[in-house]
Amino acid sequence: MLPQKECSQPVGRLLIEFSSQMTMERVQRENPNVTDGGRYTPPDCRPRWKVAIIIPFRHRENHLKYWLHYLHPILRRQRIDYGIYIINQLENCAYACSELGEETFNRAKLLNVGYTETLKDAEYDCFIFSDVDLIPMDDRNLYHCYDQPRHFAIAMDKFGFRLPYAGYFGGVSGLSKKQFLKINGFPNEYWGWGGEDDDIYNRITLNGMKVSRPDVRIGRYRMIKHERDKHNEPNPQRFNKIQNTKNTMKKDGISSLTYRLVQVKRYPLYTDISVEIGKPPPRPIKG
Ligand SMILES: [Mn+2]
Repeated sequence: MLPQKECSQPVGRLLIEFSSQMTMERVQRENPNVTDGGRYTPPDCRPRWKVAIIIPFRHRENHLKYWLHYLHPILRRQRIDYGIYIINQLENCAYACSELGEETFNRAKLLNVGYTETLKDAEYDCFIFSDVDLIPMDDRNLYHCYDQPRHFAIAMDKFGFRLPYAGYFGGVSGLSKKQFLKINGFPNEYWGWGGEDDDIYNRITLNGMKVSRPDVRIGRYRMIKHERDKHNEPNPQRFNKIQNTKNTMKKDGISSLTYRLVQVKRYPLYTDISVEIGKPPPRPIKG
């Protein structure tokens, strides 16, 4: 018989800093109970959700160390049954790369890939989508799913610990399998920075759901400071596109997702899923 104990033991506010030197060896040493591929199941209770944590990724190895250092112990204390997956955007440079060797980043498409690929790994029923540079400052912000789509990162340091606008859904969010399928997943057509999170917010409200959020004192986050990435320029089309979610969401989403899986590699603290997701369609030349 499996034990039935309550699956949460938070400690509250945490000290988060990024000045101390971090190594993968140290994180590994400090998390001996995490099993291959970054999986963990609490030994002393039966969690309601099986959670895939999905991180869109490219060239952020240093941030990943801090993320793993902080999140593994938090998730363990929260008694979450989870797996950590980074979805790494690769390019096939034999035919498709720019001269600098890579194409525009596409966060939401990588998240769709994460949903699809993690379901091949285990029977997940809850998906949490997190940027690699966002660390929760309070472990009462529980990383599981809720009866409405969840926005976790509501009070980031870079926005003065407040929601930047009422419909903000960026940074860290979570949907059950049922909620994700109800909105046809995420858009695949947002290339470059911005807009995809607003499109997801629109999908949620247009499908009769509403976003659930933690208390503002608990949903606090630190973001690791960084320069803007190359090949992730602000997408100038994003303002037009988010006006059209109602028309685009049925055809653009998990139902239309295509990509090429390059490799799945299990490391001690996470699983790396590397994929080619293509590039933006050529823009019509104005004339
Ligand atoms: Mn960032």
